[in-house]
Amino acid sequence: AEEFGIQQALKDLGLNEINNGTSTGTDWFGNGDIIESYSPVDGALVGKVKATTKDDYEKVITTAEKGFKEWRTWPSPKRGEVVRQFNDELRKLKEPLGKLVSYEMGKSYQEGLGEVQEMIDICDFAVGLSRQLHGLTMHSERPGHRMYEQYHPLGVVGVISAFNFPVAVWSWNTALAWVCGDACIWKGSEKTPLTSVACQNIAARIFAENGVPAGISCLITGDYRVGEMMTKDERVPLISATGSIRMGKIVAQAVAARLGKSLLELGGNNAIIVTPDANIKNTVIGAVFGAVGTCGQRCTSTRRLIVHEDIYDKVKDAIVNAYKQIRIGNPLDENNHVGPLIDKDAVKNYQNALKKVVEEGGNILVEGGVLEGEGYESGCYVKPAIAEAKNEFEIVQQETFAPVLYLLKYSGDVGKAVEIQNGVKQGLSSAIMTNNLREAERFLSVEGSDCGIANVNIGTSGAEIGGAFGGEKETGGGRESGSDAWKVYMRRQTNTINFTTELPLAQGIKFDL
Ligand code: UN1
Repeated sequence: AEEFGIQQALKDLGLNEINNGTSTGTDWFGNGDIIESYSPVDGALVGKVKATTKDDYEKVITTAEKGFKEWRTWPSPKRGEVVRQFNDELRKLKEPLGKLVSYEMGKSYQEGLGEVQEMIDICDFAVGLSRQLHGLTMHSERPGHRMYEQYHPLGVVGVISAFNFPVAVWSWNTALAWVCGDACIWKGSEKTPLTSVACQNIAARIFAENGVPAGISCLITGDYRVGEMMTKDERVPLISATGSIRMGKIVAQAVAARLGKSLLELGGNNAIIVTPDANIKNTVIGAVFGAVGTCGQRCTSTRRLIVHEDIYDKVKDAIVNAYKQIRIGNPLDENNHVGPLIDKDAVKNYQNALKKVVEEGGNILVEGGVLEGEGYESGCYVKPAIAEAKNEFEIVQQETFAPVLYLLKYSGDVGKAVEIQNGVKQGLSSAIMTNNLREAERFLSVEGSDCGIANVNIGTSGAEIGGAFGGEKETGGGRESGSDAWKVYMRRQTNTINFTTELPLAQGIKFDL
């Protein structure tokens, strides 16, 4: 990794050999076990982080609660100004942070930079938003009355994020929550603890420089047990969780049991429909990037390609050919398209999926396999694979977080393809490739895609931050990032003000004393 400047990146990001606190000393406490982070790129130790204990957590939550009481009184454009400065720092540190993301998580350096760019974009969005936390005004049915709604800061927001987007998903939540006046406690993935510490360091430094009260950006580290302290804690009114459906069900129940709010962004089983009117060249680029980008570890990764029978062979050949061009290897080397999977468990899941699809009657078109030899010593590099399959196969119904693409055939009109596309439990992202207006509009209509994201003539992954991001069904229903997703980080209050000398009741009710 040294030829790619990892040590320098760690230094630029202020990371130490063992990381257990920030400069302010109040934003994050870690006195527990040491978590070692190994890179899937070369198997080497990236660094060590101390886990959060129960006592540490208590300190964090009380600091966050106290900080919130002050932070909520700051005018939101002033909070936006702090986010703007945080963003300036991200712009300066884009390269080392992108590099660390790539090295600790394994996605290509380009994608690591892309992820930091998403952070920059959402911060820009949040700064503008800090002057636009609008409510509505309504006309009262009573004379001399005014009605309106306003949004107030919510409190301490818990953010649980996954290894695959170790920095962007945090910022989608926190950049908005901060301008909304909330304090955030972040539990990042235990698979990417160093990137979490790097982000927390940046926030802590900028916040301290601006006199932001302690506790507005907090980090807790460790496994699900640390997350559980937060999900069960009624002092945390909102939990925003990104990860597997399995995790989401546990989090949702814990939060619901105390009637808290949860924002869930869980698994996808995303498909691209390819109709006879599709542009094949663009279809191939979209599908290949969607299936193998981030080594198939995006929640928006393309898992299924639903191709019309008339062009099935043509698309099949084009895509199989394209797979021959894919270069797999060290993701820091910009010549490579695909880096490693996150760890050996992920490799096992990938192998199981390929075994299972054959057992269920699938036909392997592009052979998978684990790469060995020079450059592949971590044991996490795999070959992107394609299998012809049927939508009803059990394995096709599941989200396998790996570069396995299922090719499915449809016949008849686009309605048939939509039926297949919707015929899974997840509902995150979807796409159609067509130049036929009627097909595109049907796909987007009420009878079309049932997903939170539905695209025409682009793939399923790579969403911009300006739109609301999330999905339906087992994807969890939450929306993060752009549009009006900010509203979940605030509490809404309806206000009716009487400026007369009388007290007329609503609904015309008479109540004379
Ligand atoms: C995720 O995988 O959790 O749409 C998020 C995309 C990215 C975000 C993915 N902007 O691919």
